[in-house]
Amino acid sequence: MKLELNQIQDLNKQKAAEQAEHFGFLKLALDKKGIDAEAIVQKLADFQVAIPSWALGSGGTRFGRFSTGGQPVNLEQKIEDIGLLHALTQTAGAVSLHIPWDIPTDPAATKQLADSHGIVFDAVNSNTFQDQEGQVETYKYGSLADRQTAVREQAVAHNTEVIRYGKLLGSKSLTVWLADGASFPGQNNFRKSLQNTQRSLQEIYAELPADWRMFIEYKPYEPSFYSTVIQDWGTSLMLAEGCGEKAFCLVDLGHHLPNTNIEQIVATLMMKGKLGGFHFNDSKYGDDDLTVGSIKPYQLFLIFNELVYGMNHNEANNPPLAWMIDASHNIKDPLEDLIQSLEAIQLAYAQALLVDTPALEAAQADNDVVLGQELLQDAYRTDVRPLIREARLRRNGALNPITTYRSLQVRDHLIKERGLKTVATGL
Ligand code: PSV
Ligand code: MN
Ligand code: MN
Repeated sequence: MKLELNQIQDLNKQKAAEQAEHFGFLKLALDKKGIDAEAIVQKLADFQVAIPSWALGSGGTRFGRFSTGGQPVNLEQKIEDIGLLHALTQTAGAVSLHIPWDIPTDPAATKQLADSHGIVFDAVNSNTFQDQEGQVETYKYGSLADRQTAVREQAVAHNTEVIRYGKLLGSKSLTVWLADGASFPGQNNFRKSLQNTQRSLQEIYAELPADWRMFIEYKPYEPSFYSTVIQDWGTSLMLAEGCGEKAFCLVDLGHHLPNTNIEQIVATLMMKGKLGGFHFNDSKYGDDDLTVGSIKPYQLFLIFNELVYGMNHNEANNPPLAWMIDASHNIKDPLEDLIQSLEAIQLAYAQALLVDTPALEAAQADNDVVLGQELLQDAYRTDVRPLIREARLRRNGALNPITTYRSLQVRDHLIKERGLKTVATGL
């Protein structure tokens, strides 16, 4: 299924006058504060987030999985789904593949299909946390960190293979996330695991094309419950520095112990020029992978505040970041869920763009703690939805993507096309 421009525009017309009124009002209010609403709308319109190929089907837990009808059963259908998301939101102009969950059998055709939806290929993700059919060595006890050379070699070769696919698709980065670790004390030697990981990463790094980057994702626990080799941003940074200038840290919001100050991590990594990418999601307890902004929207705003600061004061030449959603769960329609996540990201970005940084810095210089909080919360409490809608409108997206998705009965059409009981590949 493909959405036609006029289908979206017909629905937009019904709300166009209301949007013009709301946008005009906000623009005036921002103008009085010396904020250029038009410049913010342009930034929002340019901001694109990659959709992971594994988020288009209903996720699950080890307790079960409940299918949403019409789920995509292959990579082509997943790209079609991202095309729908992009047509509605104009924010989902990229896809991130997990190999081997989504192997392009005909990369040139896959690339062409993505092109036709205005979608580019963002980071490719390797997978050495599961055994695949026909694989010689097992990853049961580790992959890049494993004590056996043959296991490590197999894991390195897999990453090289992923780079090869990425090159065919036009990707420019590789994300490595490892499940390597131990579930019990005494299982592994911490030092040797870390040394093996560094060496394996260096071998993968040596295979990176000149214009590529490597992202090293950290996570404190799960599936290993006693120790994880790349457990935190410090370890990720150390490994990235041990590889070279094309290696960066990747922050996944769900990969922190409760109450970790993620915005501070973001600030530190950007200051060092070593923040490569982001996996957005939200959580209450662990790596819950819930809809972005559904639990802690203020934290998301504070993170964006640091990101915006970093983009405006790029002292260490931190390269542009790879933005990706890494959320997937088992209740909502995945497309509606992703629309909500994209909206939450845009909201936090827009709010952060409103922060009066010079005033904040003056308040900090004066130790005016109250004013500092006032300035942040003034931005956070501004209803920025008219700005986001305006950005979508100008790119021919939907004023209200969820309402449009429902009015056009997209899910019903997908069920008719693909069937009710479809099972997505991957996760
Ligand atoms: C691991 O929890 C993770 O966040 C990594 O990014 C994986 O690639 C992804 O989830 C999918 O399982
Ligand atoms: Mn992730
Ligand atoms: Mn995760």
